[in-house]
Amino acid sequence: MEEKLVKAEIVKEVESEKRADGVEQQKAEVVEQVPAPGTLSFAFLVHEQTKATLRTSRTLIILRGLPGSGKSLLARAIADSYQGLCTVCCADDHGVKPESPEASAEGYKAFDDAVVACCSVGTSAQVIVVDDTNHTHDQLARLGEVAEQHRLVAMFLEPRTEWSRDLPQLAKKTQRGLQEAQIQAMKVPLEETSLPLFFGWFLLPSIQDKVRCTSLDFLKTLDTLEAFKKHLPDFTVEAEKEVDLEQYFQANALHCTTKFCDYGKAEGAKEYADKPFHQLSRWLVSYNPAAVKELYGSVFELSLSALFVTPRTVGARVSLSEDQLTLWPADAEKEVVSVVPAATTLPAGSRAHITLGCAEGVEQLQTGIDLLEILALQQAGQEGELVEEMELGSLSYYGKGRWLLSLREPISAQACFSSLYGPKKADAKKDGDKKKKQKCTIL
Ligand code: 2AM
Repeated sequence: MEEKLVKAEIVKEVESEKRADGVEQQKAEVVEQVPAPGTLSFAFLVHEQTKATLRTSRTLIILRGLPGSGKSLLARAIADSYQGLCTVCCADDHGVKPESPEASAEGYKAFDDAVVACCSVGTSAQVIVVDDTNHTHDQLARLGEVAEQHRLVAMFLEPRTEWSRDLPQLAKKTQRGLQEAQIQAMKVPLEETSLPLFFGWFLLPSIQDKVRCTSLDFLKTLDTLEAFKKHLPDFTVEAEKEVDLEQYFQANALHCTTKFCDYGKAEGAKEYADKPFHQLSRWLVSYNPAAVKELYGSVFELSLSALFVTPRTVGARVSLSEDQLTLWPADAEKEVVSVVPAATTLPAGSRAHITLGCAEGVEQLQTGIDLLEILALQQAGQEGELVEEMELGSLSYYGKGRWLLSLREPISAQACFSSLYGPKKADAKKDGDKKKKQKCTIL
């Protein structure tokens, strides 16, 4: 609809230019501005519920793509759609030349400062658009870090123009006067980072706070229960010592992973990203049936139905709706069958969870395994020992330090379907060491 309006204006302009001199040249310039069909079909531009939510939440839209691929046109379309609520930070305005990064060090520094200033609390912008090539892993990881530090949900987007990776066309379209070889040099790292570390639903900041408070309340209460004290040796070898659960678990940003891709190295990553739709969503534009691509950037309402604690992890169980299962990888449960043999017999979506904390030295991946183990026991008819009816729901014990609180009222959590680029492995290790030295807290 919006796309059609833009088109109509452009056509009028072209017709009026026909009466003037130099028709051909001006016509070409005007046509350049027409968004090609389908190029603006992003969820956050067409999906009404998503648009309404993003107007009241803070989002960092990170554009990426080769020079001439249509980033600036997309940035303009976003600014039009979120008028008065959007700031576009454009690398060009800071003297950045992506084809010569060494010569652009100062420009990149100034640009980074500008992006950070835009993301800082106190600015009115709800939607901040970063208009740069962002073709390297370092750039993506840095912007993901800025988003996390400033409590923004990040999205990473490439223009959907047909020529977005077509070197001869890009060389013609870009205003930078670049050779194909220069664009090719950027295309290599861009393609290497086509797939993220993982896809998932990222909780909006306000709901993150609510989930954190609820899980903290739960841990505080659990810590004081006689039944928990009785099973303390599950959590510590020094049976005499008390365990402060709030200190025991390490924190992380709240999300529900759908597919761990490891930048394309994980099995099935590419197939997942291209996974076709099985059911038509109400607002789906039918020409492109890839679910991940179509739903990327849209807001969902997740239902958190239980909280669980084990000596290794604390998490929230996510009960996925049929629509949400469209984004669930077919092999998510099977992937961990070597550790939880019953995983193959559990329904799709059983592993869906949010990691709320991990004990020191435990990988986040463990949370889903811990949840599947509890569900496998339930499936085998071991309902767990009902320990207490708490205000939040029923608390059951499943042995070996495994506790499950079935929430009386599931928590409804708004979450954006997006992706994340983490620091490179060497940098991640450094960050991990830094975190270990800090006081260990949950959330
Ligand atoms: P989580 O979903 O249980 O929190 C980055 O490591 C993210 O991907 C984490 O959130 C992690 O766990 C999730 N993840 C899922 N499968 C993974 C795997 N095979 N290896 C590492 N992390 C994985």
